[in-house]
Amino acid sequence: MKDRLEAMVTGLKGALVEERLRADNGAAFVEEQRVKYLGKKGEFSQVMGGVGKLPPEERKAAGELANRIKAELEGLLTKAAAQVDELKLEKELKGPRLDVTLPGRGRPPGRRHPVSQTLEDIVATFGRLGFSVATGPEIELDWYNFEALNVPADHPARDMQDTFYLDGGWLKAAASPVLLRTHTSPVQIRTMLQQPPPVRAVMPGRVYRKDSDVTHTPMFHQVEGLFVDKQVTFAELKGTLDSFAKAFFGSAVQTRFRPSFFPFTEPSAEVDVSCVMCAGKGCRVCKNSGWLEVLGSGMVHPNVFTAAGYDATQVTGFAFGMGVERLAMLRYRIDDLRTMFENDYRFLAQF
Ligand code: 2NL
Repeated sequence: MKDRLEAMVTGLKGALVEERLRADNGAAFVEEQRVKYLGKKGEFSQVMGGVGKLPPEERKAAGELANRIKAELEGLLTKAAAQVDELKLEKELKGPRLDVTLPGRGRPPGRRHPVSQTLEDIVATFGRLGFSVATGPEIELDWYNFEALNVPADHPARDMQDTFYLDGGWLKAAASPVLLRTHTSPVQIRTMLQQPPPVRAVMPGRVYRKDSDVTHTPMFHQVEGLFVDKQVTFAELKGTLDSFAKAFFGSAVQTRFRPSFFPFTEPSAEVDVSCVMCAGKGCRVCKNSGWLEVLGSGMVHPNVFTAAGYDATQVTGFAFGMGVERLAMLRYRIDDLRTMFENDYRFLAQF
């Protein structure tokens, strides 16, 4: 029995070599050895099972020896466990260093898309002129988008070639053809049907047209505006849009109103601002004219008031519309419309 106990010490010493303790699973290995030698069914227990069979006079010495061996095995295991910790620390100190006091990698804050910034700016500028904001659905009925706006049945804008009509499934049975709105004017019709005059509001949002080339995208953004009250005049249209142009492009710009035509306004006017790139001297952007077209406008047609439930003999008003992408391009001096829809981070990070 003495030999078997002594052999355990030799065996354990032989197992707990530095190479094994240094391994990644060193701690688990030491625990394995503890179970092998000192566990409930381990070698030590097995040997001690034989103590009872010894003659009584030998038992005392055997017990003492067993206690000494057990203490020695425990000592070896405790020392090995400590060595595992030490070796692990040594390995970490020799490994790659991490300076936790270094500043972290920068995370630039996100920002609004230039189109969103421009749209919000237009809305805020009209807000300061007393206009509230109204929104409505992008999927519209032909009636709100065209019919109520005095657009004749044979107008080219109503053509399948220009407008996205939705005609799948149950939509075929809808009372009026269903389409993606081609302007935000239907929101103005909805607003007038919902509330009595006066109205002073802008309608921002996405609009859709079957157009796709270098200067046109099938979806773009518009802000339209409507001012209705008793005796609203063309002079107020001019004053309001001139104030907007100076607030948005800078107080140095001049405005010019040219006669135009829209089915929903009469008279109608196109609004130009003096070129923001060359201050009116003439350049590539204004095609040497010194002027940029930025808005369409006019006095609301009586037929539109009638369709929207307003008494055309009692109220007058003006309306206007502008393309947000176009204004964003002028404001930020972007010369390619397509960059606005690619969402290339290097482009977006500039605004
Ligand atoms: C443009 C021109 C315009 C309107 C939009 C409008 C709406 C109602 C009644 C009368 Cl409910 N007019 N909207 C009027 C004139 C021009 O937009 O060039 N847009 C990009």
